[in-house]
Amino acid sequence: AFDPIPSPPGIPFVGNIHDIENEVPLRSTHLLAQKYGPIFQLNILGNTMTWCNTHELIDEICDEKRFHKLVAGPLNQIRNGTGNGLFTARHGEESWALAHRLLMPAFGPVMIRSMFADMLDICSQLILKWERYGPNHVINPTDDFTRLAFDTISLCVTSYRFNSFYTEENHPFVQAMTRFLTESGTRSRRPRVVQTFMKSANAQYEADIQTMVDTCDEVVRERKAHPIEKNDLLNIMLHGKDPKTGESLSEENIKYQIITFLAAGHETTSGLLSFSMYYLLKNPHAYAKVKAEVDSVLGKIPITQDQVSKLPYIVAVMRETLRLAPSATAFTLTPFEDEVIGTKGGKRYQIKKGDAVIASLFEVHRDPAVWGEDAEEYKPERMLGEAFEKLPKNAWKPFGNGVRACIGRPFAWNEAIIALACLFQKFDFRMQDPSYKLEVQQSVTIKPKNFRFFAIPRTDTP
Ligand code: MNH
Repeated sequence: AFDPIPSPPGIPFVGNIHDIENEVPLRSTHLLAQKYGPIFQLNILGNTMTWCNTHELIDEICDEKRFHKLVAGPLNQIRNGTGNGLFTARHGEESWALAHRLLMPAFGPVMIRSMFADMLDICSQLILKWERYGPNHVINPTDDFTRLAFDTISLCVTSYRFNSFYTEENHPFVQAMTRFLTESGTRSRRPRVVQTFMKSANAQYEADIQTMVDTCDEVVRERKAHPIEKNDLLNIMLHGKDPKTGESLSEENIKYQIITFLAAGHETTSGLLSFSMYYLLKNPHAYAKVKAEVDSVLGKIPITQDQVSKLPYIVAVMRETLRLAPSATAFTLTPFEDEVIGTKGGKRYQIKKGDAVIASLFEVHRDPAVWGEDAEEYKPERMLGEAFEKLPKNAWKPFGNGVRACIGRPFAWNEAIIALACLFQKFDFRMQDPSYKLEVQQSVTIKPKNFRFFAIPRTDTP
């Protein structure tokens, strides 16, 4: 016999959709986790999804021999815009394996090092902007980190400049994409009959997808009209051949990959940087250590790529930030066959083949069994060197799992280290409202809401 999986009572046909708030779904799943504990189940419009909230359970579902990625829920809606791109390709889809073989090396350490000048270029634009604003200007870090991440990914991948720092509004592509991502989340919780009647929302959704597609077509057309020698991702996609089969990516697939990189590449990194700043401002001890590290490694001298690997405390800060505020708060899997999980804890929970099981990172990263009773506290020290190496397997998973883990991890890492190092080299920071209490905003990823600070140009750099 199986143990029942706790579940809030649902209503016919729509199930538990009313148990998940639309504004910040994470708030609902967090409350449900507090109420029901390690595991709970929701029925959303006839689909069963089981949320796993402890390390013990996600350690089990991260076993790639038993479970694989499932494109369901919001991800299945995002597929409307990103098709068979890497992020939304279904398990076993042929085009995924080809693109994975071709693009993995393109996002590897060697290529990332070659992007240093471009990353620094965009980062300098951010620094200049804040320097010119001066110490009394209220800064919305999330907006500017989005500009940074977006311009960086597009310059590095396609050599195309969106020049986001030069406009008050976000680029039309970013506006379209932000709406598209938010609406994709909402659509996944909306009954199909209702969806059909949402005429204006649907028209906007289609228009936003079109805007993204048009932008990508333009970038590709531009490259074909004016080829360049640079070994960037776009050239690799256009001209690269799979070492195994000699195949190349189709035009349509290239378009989907570009939209995917631009989408996956800016929201998440912007969230990481925003939350890092928030936690550092809330934790003066960690703040002081970052400043000391930057002063001793960089001093006044502009950062070089070699120094990026010499900033362990900043790395620990980023890891600890992604623990408490994982940009992607969850990922979804399904078993190859009907499965039973929880046996280590003396339970037998049945998961049916094809049903969604969710690795709820936001909860797992707070599991006292791994992180102790002070799990809610921000302590980069637990992520330094040995301590990090000794963490149990699958305890810290902000970049996902196995073959379907994030391809942009080294990229995001390099970009974020550069940004934090340069920012602390140039500025002191002060929270606009010292009593600010963290609020979260959520599209598909999370960011701090209404978080503001002052950036005061430093005069004390050694
Ligand atoms: Mn990223 C997959 C988190 C930065 C491109 N990314 C994933 C997954 C997580 C994730 C989690 C797995 C999703 C799933 O299982 O359904 N990504 C992050 C975080 C950051 C990040 C926390 C930054 C911080 N990602 C980036 C950047 C890029 C990128 C930058 C762009 C280059 N991510 C991807 C792609 C995938 C992915 C592409 C899908 C990989 C695959 O399935 O083959």
